[in-house]
Amino acid sequence: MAYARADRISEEVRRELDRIIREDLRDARVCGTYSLTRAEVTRDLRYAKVRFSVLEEEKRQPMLDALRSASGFLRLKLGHALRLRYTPELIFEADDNIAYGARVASLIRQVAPPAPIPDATVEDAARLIQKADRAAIIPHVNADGDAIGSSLALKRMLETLGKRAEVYLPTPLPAFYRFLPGVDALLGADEAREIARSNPKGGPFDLVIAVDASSRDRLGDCAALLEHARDTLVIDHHATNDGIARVNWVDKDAAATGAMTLRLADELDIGLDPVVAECVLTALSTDTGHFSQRNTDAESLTAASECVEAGADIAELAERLHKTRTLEKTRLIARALDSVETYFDGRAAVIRLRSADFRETGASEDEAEGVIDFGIAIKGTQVAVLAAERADGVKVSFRSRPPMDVAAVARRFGGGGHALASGCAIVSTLDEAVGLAVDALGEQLGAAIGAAD
Ligand SMILES: [Mn+2]
Repeated sequence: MAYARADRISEEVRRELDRIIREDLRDARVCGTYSLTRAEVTRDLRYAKVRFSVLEEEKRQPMLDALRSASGFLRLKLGHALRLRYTPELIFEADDNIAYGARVASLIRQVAPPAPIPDATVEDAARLIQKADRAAIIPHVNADGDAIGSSLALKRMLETLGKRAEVYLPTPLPAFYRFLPGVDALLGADEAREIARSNPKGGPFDLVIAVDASSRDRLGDCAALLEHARDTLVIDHHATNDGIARVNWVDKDAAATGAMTLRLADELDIGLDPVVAECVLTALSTDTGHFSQRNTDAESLTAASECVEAGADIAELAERLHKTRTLEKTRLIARALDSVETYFDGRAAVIRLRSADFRETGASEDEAEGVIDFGIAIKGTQVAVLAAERADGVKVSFRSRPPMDVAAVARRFGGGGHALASGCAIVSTLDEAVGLAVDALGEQLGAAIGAAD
C-alpha cells in the first residue's frame, strides 16, 4: 500500500511541479525545452528527488541553479496544489544521458490527455475542484431533491472557495423544489446549448461536474458541456454508473449524492453554512425517504445532524418535501390508487397513470414522483411498478424490498438505478410497457409468468 501511495504521489509531484515551473516560475535561466523526467518521493514523504533534462548541454547548469534557488517557492506552491499534510523537500538533479529520450517522452505526454480515473476518491474530486476557476455543474434530467440539492450545495461550496460556478439543469426544476436557496441563478438547457455553440471544445469551463447522474443520457442536452471543459468529474452513488467523466467518483454505498457532497466539503475544509446545510439536508431527506428507507445509514444521519447544527430546519423540510402536496397531486394519487393491479400472488403491484390522468387532474408529470410508494406500501408486495404515459413513450419506475434487485430489471430496458429503486423509459403503449415490465419482474421473482390475479 505504502509503495503504491508513494508512487502515485511521485507522479503527482512530477506533474504539478512541471505545471508550476511552466506557469509560475519567472526565471530567465529556465530552459523552454526542459522536461521533468522523474520524481521520486521517499516513503516517509520527506524528500522528493526530481530529475530534469534539457536538450542543450550549456543550459543544464543555469536550469539547475534556477530550480535550486526557487526550491522554497516551488515547494510552497506544490503544497498548495497537492494539499499534502507534509510537502516533501525538493532535491533537483540534472539527468544528462537520457535527454533526448526524455524529451520525446515529454512531448508524447503533452499530447496525450491525462489518464482517466474510474475509481476516483474524494481526494481526487477535491483536487480537481481546487484547480478549477470556473465550473459547470449538471444534475440529472428531471432533477430530484438529491440531484438539485447536491448541485446547489456544490455551487455554494465552489463560490466559498472564490470560484465561479454555474448550475445547468437539463429539464426545468419541479415547482416543488423552488424553495431551495439559489434556485434563481439556475441556468437551463438553452444556455448550455448556447455555450456549446459559441465556444471551441475544451472551454470555457475548467471543470464540468455531473451530479447524481449515472450515464450521459441522464444529462439530457446539457451533456454537450462535457466537451467544453478542460476536465470532467462525476459525483454519483448509482451502482450502474457508466463513468462518463475523466474522473469518476462513484460510491454505490452512499445513501445519497448529498452525503458525498458533505464529505467533499470536509475534504475541502469548507465549514457548513445555512445554504449548504439546507441543500444537503434536502438531498439526504429525498433519497432516504426522510431517513426511513433501508439505505439510511449512520453517515446519512450524522450528515443530517451536521446540517441541523448548521441551521437547517428538519421539521420544516419534512413538511415541504413529504407531508404536504398540491390538490392536483392528491387527485392524481386517487387515480393511481384506483389503477392498482397485483401480480404473482400479490408479490408485485402495478400502478398505471395515463395521459388523461395528468390532464384531467391538472397534475404535472413530475408530480408522479413518490406515487409508487403507495404500491410498495401494500402488504405482501416485494416489488412495485409505476408506469406513467408520456408523449414519447412510458416512464417506468420500480421499487422493491430485498433481495429483489430492480436495478437489473431496469437495465434490461436501457435504464438503471439502485437495487431497491430504479427506472427506465420504454417506447411503446402504456399497456405494452406494463406487459414487458411484468414479464421481466416475473423472471426476476422466479415466479410463473402471467399469473395475474
Ligand atoms: Mn441520488
